Amino acid sequence: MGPPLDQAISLLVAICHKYSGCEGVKNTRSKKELKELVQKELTLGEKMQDAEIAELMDELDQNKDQVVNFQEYVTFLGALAMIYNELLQD
Ligand SMILES: [Ca+2]
Repeated sequence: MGPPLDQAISLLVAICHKYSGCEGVKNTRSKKELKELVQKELTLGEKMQDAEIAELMDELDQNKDQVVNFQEYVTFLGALAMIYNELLQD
């Protein structure tokens, strides 16, 4: 336990690891794992269609190696933070 931001960042890292390593290379998430992460860990994800998740995966996979690595996951979190920031201002 620590200050809220410490806890939040630790949680973001822990959630990422929860969905990696089952398939493929350690510290990467396959399409299936990313789909699970989005659907189980985000309110937004429950409403997303398979095609939308596939599209998201393509966008996140910047180096096109078919897996989302930690750096790509962090980019995703940054984009999510910007979306939430806009939503919270409304
Ligand atoms: Ca990738």
